[in-house]
Parts: sequence; C-alpha cells; structure tokens
Amino acid sequence: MAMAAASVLVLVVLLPALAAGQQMESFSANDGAWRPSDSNRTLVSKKGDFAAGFVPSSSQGQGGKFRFAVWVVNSSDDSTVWYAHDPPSYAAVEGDERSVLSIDAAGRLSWTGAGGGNSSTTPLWSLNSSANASVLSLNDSGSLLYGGGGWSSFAQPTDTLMALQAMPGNGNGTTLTSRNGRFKLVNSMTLQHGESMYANMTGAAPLRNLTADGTLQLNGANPLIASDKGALRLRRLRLDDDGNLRLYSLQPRTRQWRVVWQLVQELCTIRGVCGDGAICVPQGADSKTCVCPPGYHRPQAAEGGCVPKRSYSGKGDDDKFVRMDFVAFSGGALTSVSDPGGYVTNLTPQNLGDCETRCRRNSSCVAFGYKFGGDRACLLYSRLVDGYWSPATEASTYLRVVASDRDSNNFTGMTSMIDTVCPVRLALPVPPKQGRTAIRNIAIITALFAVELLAGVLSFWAFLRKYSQYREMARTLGLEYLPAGGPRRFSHAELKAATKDFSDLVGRGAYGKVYRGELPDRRAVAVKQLHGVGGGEAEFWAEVTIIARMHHLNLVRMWGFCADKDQRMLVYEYVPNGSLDKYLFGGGEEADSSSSRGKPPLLDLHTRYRIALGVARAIAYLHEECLEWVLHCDIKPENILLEDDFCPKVSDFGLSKLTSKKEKVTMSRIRGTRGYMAPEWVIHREPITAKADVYSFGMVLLEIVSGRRNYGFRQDSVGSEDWYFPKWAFEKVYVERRIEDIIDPRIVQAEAYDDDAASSATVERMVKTAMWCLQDRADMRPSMGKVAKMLEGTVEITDPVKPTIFCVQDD
Ligand SMILES: *[C@@H]1O[C@H](CO)[C@@H](O)[C@H](O)[C@H]1NC(C)=O
Ligand SMILES: *[C@@H]1O[C@H](CO)[C@@H](O)[C@H](O)[C@H]1NC(C)=O
Ligand SMILES: *[C@@H]1O[C@H](CO)[C@@H](O)[C@H](O)[C@H]1NC(C)=O
Ligand SMILES: *[C@@H]1O[C@H](CO)[C@@H](O)[C@H](O)[C@H]1NC(C)=O
Ligand SMILES: *[C@@H]1O[C@H](CO)[C@@H](O)[C@H](O)[C@H]1NC(C)=O
Ligand SMILES: *[C@@H]1O[C@H](CO)[C@@H](O)[C@H](O)[C@H]1NC(C)=O
Ligand SMILES: *[C@@H]1O[C@H](CO)[C@@H](O)[C@H](O)[C@H]1NC(C)=O
Ligand SMILES: *[C@@H]1O[C@H](CO)[C@@H](O)[C@H](O)[C@H]1NC(C)=O
Ligand SMILES: *[C@@H]1O[C@H](CO)[C@@H](O)[C@H](O)[C@H]1NC(C)=O
Ligand SMILES: *[C@@H]1O[C@H](CO)[C@@H](O)[C@H](O)[C@H]1NC(C)=O
Ligand SMILES: CC(=O)N[C@H]1CO[C@H](CO)[C@@H](O)[C@@H]1O
Repeated sequence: MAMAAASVLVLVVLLPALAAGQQMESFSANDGAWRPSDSNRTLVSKKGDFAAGFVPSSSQGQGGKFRFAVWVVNSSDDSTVWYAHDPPSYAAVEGDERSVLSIDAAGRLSWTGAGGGNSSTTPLWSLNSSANASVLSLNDSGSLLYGGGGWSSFAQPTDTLMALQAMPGNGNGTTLTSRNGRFKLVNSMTLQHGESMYANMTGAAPLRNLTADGTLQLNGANPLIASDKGALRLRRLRLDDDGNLRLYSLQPRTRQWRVVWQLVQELCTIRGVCGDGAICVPQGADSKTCVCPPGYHRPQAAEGGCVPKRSYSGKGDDDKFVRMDFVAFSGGALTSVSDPGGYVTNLTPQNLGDCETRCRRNSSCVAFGYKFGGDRACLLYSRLVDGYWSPATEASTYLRVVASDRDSNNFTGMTSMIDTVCPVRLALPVPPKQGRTAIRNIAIITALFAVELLAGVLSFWAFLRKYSQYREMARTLGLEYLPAGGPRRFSHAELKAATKDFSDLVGRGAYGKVYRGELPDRRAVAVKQLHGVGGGEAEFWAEVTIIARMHHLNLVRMWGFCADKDQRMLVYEYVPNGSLDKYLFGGGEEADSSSSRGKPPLLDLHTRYRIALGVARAIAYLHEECLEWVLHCDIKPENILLEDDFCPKVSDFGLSKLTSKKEKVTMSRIRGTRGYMAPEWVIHREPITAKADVYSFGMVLLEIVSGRRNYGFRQDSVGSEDWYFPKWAFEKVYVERRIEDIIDPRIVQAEAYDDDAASSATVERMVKTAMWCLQDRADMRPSMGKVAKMLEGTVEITDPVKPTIFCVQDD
C-alpha cells in the first residue's frame, strides 16, 4: 500500500520535470560546463523529491543574476531550501548568465563569473576534493554532496533545516539566517533581530536536529512535537522573513506547505517587525498590523517606519504628551528590557508627574512609559523602536508631540480591542463544596440569578459603550476589509443559493441544523442554521466577530454569518471527513441509510493519538491562550471533525455566547451531553468551569482509545449497577495492569496494533492522561495546557486517584 502510494508520488513528481529539460543524477568533470542559461538543466535526487540548479535571484527573472540553489520539486510556494552562499556572511552568491560551473581535472568544483576581459574570470564559489571523488550529487534528504561526502550542503544551512539535518558544527554562533538577512537564530537557541533577542527555543535548550517524523530534538530538554507528528511528510524548519521560526510539512495531495509548529505565537513580540516609530497591533492569532502613533506619519516609502510630522524645540515649551494605553517600546515592561541600543532609561519615579518632568527636561527624550500599580516604573525613550500594543504591558506610553498637534489618538479607551481578540469571561462565584441542603441550593441559585442579572446589565452597558468605539477602531485599523479580520456578512439569498435551498443536510447539532454548500468562489462551506439565538443584530455581529477571531490549527474556521430578520446563520469551512463518532463507534446508532457509502475506515492508534493531541491543544488554546478564557462546554466526538488527513478540528466553540441570557441561567441543563458532563455539574449543579471541559475531554480520550461509547458500553456488558467507565479503565491500568484490554478490539483484531514498546507507551499515556482528566474533584484535574503536555509526553504522569462518582442521569 505505502509502496504503491510512494511510487505514484514519485511518478507524479517526476513527470513534469522529465518533460522540461535535461536531468542529471550527478555532475562531474565529464559533464562539461553548466551555465545558468541552460535553464532547464537540473540535478535531481534519486527519488525525485529535490532538485538543484540555477534559479533567477529575483522573482521577475530579469536583472540577469542567478543563484545556485536546492529546492523541493513541484511544491506550491517558494520551496528553496538552500543556496550557495559565503558561510560567514550568509549572503547568497550570485552570478550572471555567462558564469560557469565546472569541475576541473584536479577535482576542484568552481563557479566563475566572466570577468571584464576575455581571459580573466572572477571566482564566485568553489569546493575542493580529491580527483577521484569529484562528483556533485543530491541525496534523498535534500543535501548536496561533493567529494565523496567530504562536503555537504547540510553543514552550511541558510534559513532552512531539513529532516535528518543536524545543526552545523557544535551549534555555536549563528546557525540560521532569514533570507532577508534581518533575523538570525543564534547558538541554535535564541532568535535575534540585530542584537535584540526576542525568543528562545522552548526551555532555553539549543536545537539539535529535526527528525523525519516531526520532532525537533533539543539538547537537554524534551523534544518539540509537530501537530502532525508521525505522518510521512517532507518537512522543513525555516526562519521566515517575518522573524518567526516555523516547521512546515508538505501536504502530499495539494503539494502545499502547512505550518505544523511555530516558535513565536504573538507576532508583535518579534523585534523589528514594524519599523522605528510604528506600533504593532495583533490581529487574531497569526497576523498583525503596523500603525503610526498620533503626530507621526509614514513618509512616502511605505515600507519604513513612522516619523514625527513636525518637531518641537526640545526646550519643553512647545510640546505636549499624548497618552497611549497598552503601548510599550523596546520590550517595555513586559519582560526584562533587552535594550542593546541603549534607547531606554529606567527610573524609579515618585509619581507620574515626576516621570513626565524628567522626560520634558531631557531634550533627547521622545516619549516616556509609565507602569501603574504596585511596581511602578518610568522608562524614558530616546528612540521609538519595537512599539507594540498589548494589554499585557499594563502600561501607558506618553508620546511627546508638538503642542499644536490635533491628530486623533487611536490608542485610548481601547479595552474593546481586548474583546475583539477573545471573548470575555462571565465570572460566576464558586459555591461552597459540601452541604447540599435545600437552603444552600436556593441560596446558590439566587446568587447565580443575581450575578447573571448584574452581569447582564453590566455587559449590556459595556456593550453599548464599546460597540460604537469598536466600529470606529475597526475602520481605523482597516480590520473590516482584512480577510483575517471580521467575518463576512452573507445575505439569506446568497446562502440559499450556496446550499441549493438548504437541500444537503449534513448534521444536526445542539444549536441547529447544518447544511453543506458551495460559495460562488467554489469554497465548500458548512452553513449552520441557529435556533434559540437571542439578542439584536448588532450584538450578534459583535459576538460572531469574536468567534471568527479565534484561530487555531485545530479549530474549525468561521468565514461568515447571516443575520437577516429572524434568520441567524453561521458559515464555516467544510471539513470533509465528518465527525469522529462515525469512526469510533462504527456507523453509529442513528446511522441513516443515506450514509451507507461503505464502512468508515478503522483509525489506527497513531491517528487516534494525533486526534487526541490536536483536540487537547485546541481546547488549551480556548482556555489559556486567548486573553480571556472561553469554555467549550460540549466536548464530544460529534463535535470533533476530521480533515482529509484526519487532522482534527473542534467545532461548536464559542456558541454559548450567542444563546439568550434566559437560557444561560439554566445552561447546565441545556448544554452538555449525558455521559460527558462533569459530576460536579450534574450532581451539584455547580457553575461551569474550565475543569468541566477537562472532564469531557477525558471521557472522549477514553472513547478514542477504546472505540466504545462510555454509556453505551454500560448496557451491553458487566451489568452491575455501579459500573462506571472511568473506574473500569482505572482498574485495568493501575490494578490489573492490562492496558491492552482497553484498546479498541477492532484494532487488535485487524492486527493493526503493533505490540511494540512505542505503541504501548502511547496508549498508556493516553489512558493515564484520561484518568487525570476524569478525577471526581474538579481541582484535582489538570489544566488543559497540562493535559496537552501529558499527551505529548513532555511531563511525567504520576498515579491519580481512582474515579468513583458514577453519574445517574435523569433526563
Ligand atoms: C526550458 O523549458 C521550457 C518549457 O518547460 C521551454 O519553453 C524552454 O525553451 C526551455 N529552455 C531551454 C533553454 O531549453
Ligand atoms: C583576448 O584579448 C587579447 C587582448 O586583450 C587578444 O589579443 C586575444 O586575441 C583575445 N582572445 C580571445 C580568445 O578573444
Ligand atoms: C581549494 O584548494 C586550493 C588549492 O589547494 C586552495 O587555494 C583553496 O583555498 C581551497 N578552497 C577551499 C574552498 O577549500
Ligand atoms: C582514489 O580512490 C581509490 C579507491 O576508490 C583510493 O584507494 C585512492 O586513494 C583514491 N585516490 C585519491 C587520490 O584520493
Ligand atoms: C544526505 O546527506 C546528509 C549529509 O551528509 C546526511 O545527513 C543524510 O543522512 C543523507 N540522507 C540520506 C537519505 O542518505
Ligand atoms: C538528533 O539529535 C538527537 C539528540 O541530540 C540524537 O540522539 C540523534 O542522533 C540526532 N540525529 C541526527 C540525525 O543527527
Ligand atoms: C560555544 O562557544 C562558547 C564560547 O565561544 C564556548 O564557551 C562553548 O563551550 C561552545 N559550545 C560548544 C558546544 O562548543
Ligand atoms: C534566552 O535564554 C538566555 C539564557 O537562558 C537568557 O539570558 C535570555 O534572557 C533569554 N531570552 C529571552 C528572549 O527569553
Ligand atoms: C486614527 O483614527 C482616525 C479615524 O478615527 C484616522 O483618521 C487617523 O488617520 C488615525 N490615525 C492614525 C495615526 O492611524
Ligand atoms: C536624557 O535621556 C537619555 C536617553 O533617554 C539619557 O541617555 C541621558 O542620560 C538623559 N540625560 C539627562 C541629562 O538625564
Ligand atoms: C504530476 C503533478 O502532480 N504535477 C503537479 C505539479 O504541480 C502543479 C502545480 O502545483 C500541478 O498542477 C501538477 O499537477
């Protein structure tokens, strides 16, 4: 199977190349001169994944300069993985059309440019070897080899590290440099822009190498794991031109590179992303924008930073200070200031006025930063570098501008920006643990009601305030028009046309029916027709915008919405393989005959592990990485969708925000699905916390391993009334020590389960993690971030307590 697939792949890759021009398996003295003008002459690796040859330096192909490069054959975007360069400077070697690459009798490979005169030539680049090993070839990992392995391009990486490539030398000094030359990875560990450090490899451990299955091996720390670890993919780690270090894997079908890991999550913390004077503002999870502060503008050259429109005397008599909330420069108050340029003076002032006076007295002070609260700080800036906006700064910057400046200030009252990144939490009090007397229950319910009422009034008031500001803000920053920004609004007629009059029903969820459709641009979409959604059109728009901003590899993307009259619909990307329950529990109990397109394939253990890890990461993102947390409240296999390659996508998140307030009070009754609800939620009717999601995830994790419904299993087996899935699993793991009994019997039957150490370690990790998630007491359960780490194997899993609470559900 795999062999056949691989050979099809090779054919696919080779065909277009064969049609194009001369291909060589190796290049030697006998092959004569190789010139850039032989544009179709390439050196290819045996399996045909890689090619080397001359490529134009600029994308236009004019200007006549060429590089000697290695690239991945037939992949969609820029696929250069190496080019000839001078090791110390990292500058690419470039030659013109008449330059020549050849190997002489002494075994010396040289690339020479035609010089001014007829006989003189300029040496560009050369390699030495003994005469009888002077062959240049390209191996199947993408390394150029010369001199019988004496020289390999893997020892001199540019911006890319391939699988099986180790960091060169001892990993000391600069090991990777972005192609634009602005960013570098120093000592295989620290990312720098110039001398300013902005990120370390996780655990501040140097990177050693990238393995073929997608782990980054670190020196003295646990490895970092790609989201598609284990899949057979071509992979590359690249220091991109935006300063982020990303791991990509090549999707075999589409030949597109997909990001499967990245070092910096918040792009605005990368030094040098915006020019001097500009302020970086994050937008969603993976984009940013650079804006000028008031009194500043961008001169004609659009690329550069921002400069003052007019200058003040510096004597302090014709200037004023403009406050910009949540703005900091040069690393600000966020981390210890890394300020190699010496643009920041750190003072301990008496108060804000003191800080201002000191800045005003100093003619080189262009702004000052002030941090309020306990640890007061005053920073005087002599140059505005690396400005960014983030609520995490807890500081304001006061910018010095001419007194006559009338620019509107876009950096005040920007608390609404926080909401647009992630939704706000509805804080509920945690009632006392014991004492379930009726009186106490009534007290709790009354308290909940009061809090709800208060929260309702407050959020409505906040909403009125923020909504008008938000629209203005969005317009200012151009968010309305960015694809990564707000979701698109569709009319009812558009969606009716897209779904062929709502004819292709593909699902029925807690919030309404889901139809498949196709947009005019041929994108496949899933349209969810909501019912029971309260609130006006404007509120709906605001909430949907928030949901659309939550971006994660493992969350279903929302593209738009419809709010015509009473209709409320959401438009999502269409995830082709349907939901996980279909694969875990066979056709499913309610399988209608229309879906009898054959049995769904059996998921192997490895795929199951990847699914579990992806889901854990997505929920951890919802809980922890958003500025404020979001609960899912309904994690179950039906809400986990699978892509072509079984990459999981969590759906139905954030929707509880859309339900009307009245329904929210009784949310614990209407949300959640029997079998997946945490005991404290069902029995004590306690408010929902993030730990309830952890419990549901634990249940799903057990189901993923066992291929059985937690409550379905109860009926057809043991039969004793205190039978409880987690308890049974616990006994198998920790008492009987027969973890293999938990594994889906179909996997064992199909002999798809290799009884090797690695597989049983994976299963053990999944089951033990589930045991921690399923703890009776919410405070015993780990956070979702910890759960993801437990699954990855980057933290040790100790023995948990046996889960005992068996929830009898009354529905
Ligand atoms: C290279 O191949 C292209 C088509 O793939 C062809 O048009 C072109 O003439 C070829 N160039 C040379 C120098 O053979
Ligand atoms: C090279 O240039 C010299 C004079 O600079 C000339 O005598 C000679 O013929 C030229 N050789 C060729 C091959 O053009
Ligand atoms: C190759 O050998 C020549 C002569 O032995 C020497 O001058 C040159 O520096 C060497 N080049 C490299 C890249 O080692
Ligand atoms: C050439 O190769 C032979 C064996 O392949 C080896 O014994 C010999 O030493 C090599 N000669 C040189 C000059 O490297
Ligand atoms: C290709 O060469 C590099 C460098 O010598 C080596 O690390 C790698 O293992 C080789 N790959 C294969 C497939 O032989
Ligand atoms: C990658 O690094 C790990 C850990 O340092 C090491 O055990 C392994 O041999 C390395 N693999 C390669 C191909 O260099
Ligand atoms: C890297 O270089 C530093 C100083 O140049 C040296 O102290 C350190 O031992 C080197 N590390 C390795 C692994 O060689
Ligand atoms: C990276 O790690 C080094 C050494 O542990 C530390 O000095 C430096 O401050 C760290 N830099 C960042 C940006 O975290
Ligand atoms: C601030 O926003 C206003 C509109 O509200 C806009 O006209 C102005 O250009 C913005 N200023 C900057 C510096 O972006
Ligand atoms: C003025 O500010 C600059 C930079 O903030 C600082 O280096 C300098 O020492 C200050 N001068 C005085 C007199 O405080
Ligand atoms: C045979 C094959 O898959 N060739 C592909 C090479 O890439 C181009 C564009 O990416 C595709 O159109 C070809 O199908």
